[in-house]
Amino acid sequence: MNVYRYEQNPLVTPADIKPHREDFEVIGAFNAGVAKYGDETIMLLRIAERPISKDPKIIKSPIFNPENNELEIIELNLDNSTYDFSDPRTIKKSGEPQSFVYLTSLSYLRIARSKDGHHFTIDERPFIYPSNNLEVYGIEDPRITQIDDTYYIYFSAVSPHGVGESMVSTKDFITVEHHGMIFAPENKDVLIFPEKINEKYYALHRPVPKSVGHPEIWIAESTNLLHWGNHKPLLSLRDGMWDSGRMGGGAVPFKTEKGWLELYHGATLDHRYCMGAVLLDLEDPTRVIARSSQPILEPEAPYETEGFFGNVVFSCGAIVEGNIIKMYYGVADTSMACAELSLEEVLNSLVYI
Ligand code: MAN
Repeated sequence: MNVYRYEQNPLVTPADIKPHREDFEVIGAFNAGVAKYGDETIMLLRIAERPISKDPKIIKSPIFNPENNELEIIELNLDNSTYDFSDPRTIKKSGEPQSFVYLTSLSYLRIARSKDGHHFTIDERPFIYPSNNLEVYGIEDPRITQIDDTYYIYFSAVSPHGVGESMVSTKDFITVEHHGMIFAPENKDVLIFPEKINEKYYALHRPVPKSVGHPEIWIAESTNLLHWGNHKPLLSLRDGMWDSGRMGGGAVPFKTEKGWLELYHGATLDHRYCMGAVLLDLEDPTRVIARSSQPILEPEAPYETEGFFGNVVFSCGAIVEGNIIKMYYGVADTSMACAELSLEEVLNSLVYI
């Protein structure tokens, strides 16, 4: 696969972002949703910030309080053996690797704008910030689906109730209407198709079954974008392959002559995240036509292999112009990058089922 990584990569890094509070530092500007708005390319960045800790033994975890709209800061000592601090992203209960008590940062969404898709200017203030009891640990990994003149923005809403997917909408990237949670916990990586197919809206989603089952991609349908049903498993993990550990939708699916193309992420059990593609039937997107046996993009450049959480390429949005896919993607849970791929080459690389 010929992959053209932009010379300007990484396009946006934490150093480019002013923290939203003086006592905080930005540690991530990544996993951005992408949209075209007028003559601009918009990246809706996931900004991860944490309170500055002067004592290297103290970890400070920020939590949004919906009662007074302020942040509370929990302080934990690294010597406290009740907690497991080995994953830089989360604080868990010792001996309970599946537990998740706090996050080490709070994420919210901020807009970056560009006329050429390479150079971005970042808004001064947050655009979408936690606002209710389902978002107290933050909001993450947005995707943007444009339907007519409305942009539907949906993201992981993280709280002690779990990680679910909530949706807001905007027409101007200034004012926002909140529509509540559309997929209950645990669910992430929702991707709403940009048009109705045979009178129905479709969405990919990624539940995480607990007693039996795996984190795999499902598809659901809706008549109003808010209430989703007729859920069906769509894509399974594959032993021994790049998508053997977990997977989820990536960019908003787009139409090609051969079918809907979805760029999705897959990871191994040791958390190496790659991007691949799956082709779905144009008339019936619950039918898988073809799928990548090899990744179309894997972590290779230093900014992809090293960072807050290395070996991660994670796309939440692409812009397709003719035969060119401009895939924007988060790198190492730290920064944003973009790579161009040939649509024809991606389609030809898929293995038909
Ligand atoms: C995982 C990672 C983190 C994220 C949490 C909560 O640990 O995807 O980046 O903050 O889940 O969503």
